[in-house]
Amino acid sequence: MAPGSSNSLHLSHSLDPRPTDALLVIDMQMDFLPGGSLAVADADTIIPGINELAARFDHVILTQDWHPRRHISFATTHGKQPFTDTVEAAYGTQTLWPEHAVQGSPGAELHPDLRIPHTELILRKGFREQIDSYSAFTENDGVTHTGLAGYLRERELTRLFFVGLAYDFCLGSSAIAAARLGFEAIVVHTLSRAVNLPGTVEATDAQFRRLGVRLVSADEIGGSQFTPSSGPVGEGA
Ligand code: VGL
Ligand code: ZN
Repeated sequence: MAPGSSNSLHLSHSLDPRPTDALLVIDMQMDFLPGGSLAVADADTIIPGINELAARFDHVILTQDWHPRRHISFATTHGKQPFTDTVEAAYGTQTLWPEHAVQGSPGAELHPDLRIPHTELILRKGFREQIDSYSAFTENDGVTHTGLAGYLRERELTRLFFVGLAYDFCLGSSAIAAARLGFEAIVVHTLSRAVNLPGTVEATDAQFRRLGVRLVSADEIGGSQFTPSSGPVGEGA
């Protein structure tokens, strides 16, 4: 076999981005970053790494939490306390949050430091007043689909890398749902941060192990690296 051909396992790494991979950037929105209403500690520090990693993927999809004003997940909707109080929704227990990611509000906007002009899809979720949606695939009732699985299948994108927020809620639920739906799910843990309520990171890790969701660091992922162009998400540059 010629040098550099298919026996060159040491040259072509299994984590090199492929044309059938997609990078999913979960909920990198103002309200989840420091200064936002549901700020995730340290979340601003992962933005440059997400920009660099995204430049190595042919296909990038962003998600955007996108709630109506009186959303079921808002503590204010029920006159209760965020983080500690819950409500019994038709689909089970719903954790309550500060108001966040309200449709059209500044807090719902994607962070302006994201530089991913080749983003192909921005998927909004959580827009039904009575159902929250942590996962980008299936809402919290477990049966309402966002359409993302169909989109990915039609486009024959089979291996999914996840970065963004929050590790123990929307990113975790999305990776778990992806694995259940038959996609290969890989979480880039160095480019994610957790809300970290009691037990939530441990529960997420346990589910990842159970479903074969793989955890990798960004520096394990190969591919050529270049400085992303200056345009923000969705704009030409
Ligand atoms: C999220 C809680 C509520 C997230 C969204 O993006 O992880 N967490 N809404
Ligand atoms: Zn939300």
